[in-house]
Amino acid sequence: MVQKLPWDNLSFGMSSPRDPRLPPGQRWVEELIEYSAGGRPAIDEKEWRFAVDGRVAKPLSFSWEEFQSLPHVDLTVDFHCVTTWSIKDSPWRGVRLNDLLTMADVHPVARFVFAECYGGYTTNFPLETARRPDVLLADGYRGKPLPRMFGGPLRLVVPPLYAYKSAKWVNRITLLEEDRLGFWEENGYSNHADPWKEQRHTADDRR
Ligand SMILES: Nc1nc2c(c(=O)[nH]1)N[C@H]1C(S)=C(S)[C@@H](COP(=O)(O)O)O[C@H]1N2
Ligand SMILES: [Mo]
Repeated sequence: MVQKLPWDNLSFGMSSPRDPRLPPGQRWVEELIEYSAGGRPAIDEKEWRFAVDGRVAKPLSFSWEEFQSLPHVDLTVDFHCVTTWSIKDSPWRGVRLNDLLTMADVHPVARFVFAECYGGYTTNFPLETARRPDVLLADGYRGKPLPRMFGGPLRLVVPPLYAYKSAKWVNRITLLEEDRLGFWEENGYSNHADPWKEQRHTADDRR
């Protein structure tokens, strides 16, 4: 626990008071910085599929057209990468993951989600997070179709956690009883990934 001191919110000289929307150790940047552990997979819209499976009563599978017909929402959120950049008010459009979980009728034993992507990237987070209204399957960004470099045609946007949980080129979400670590979670990055607790590395999960 870091103790709050009375002078923490005062400014001295040129320094400005802490921005309450900026998590510790982060700085604002103007635009997403492209990150990919495995190139930029190209997916033909005719071949594209997205599935929700595992511990659900009604497994789902969508073609691109079927996914387009789902109710979409516009959502503006702050987005934080573990490498210390953050974006304020990033404007996404997509389908709420919670809506798909409701359609799939998640079994009460399920507690985690595991996301798999075209290109092989994986990540994981708790079902409780997946149900939040700000967690999207985004196919739009800044009023346009989501560009391939930023995960198009479809990516996760999980604003409450560091951005490595926001799987790009996502094609499957599996509901699990037991947690299963994804790519960065297996390679030294925090499983919990809460920017407000500054959980960057595996060891930070103790706080
Ligand atoms: N499929 C896939 N998704 C991914 C990644 C990746 O390497 N592959 N990198 C993650 C990381 S570390 C970050 S910071 C964000 C970056 O999103 P951006 O490239 O749109 O800025 O995507 C996340 N999603
Ligand atoms: Mo990242």
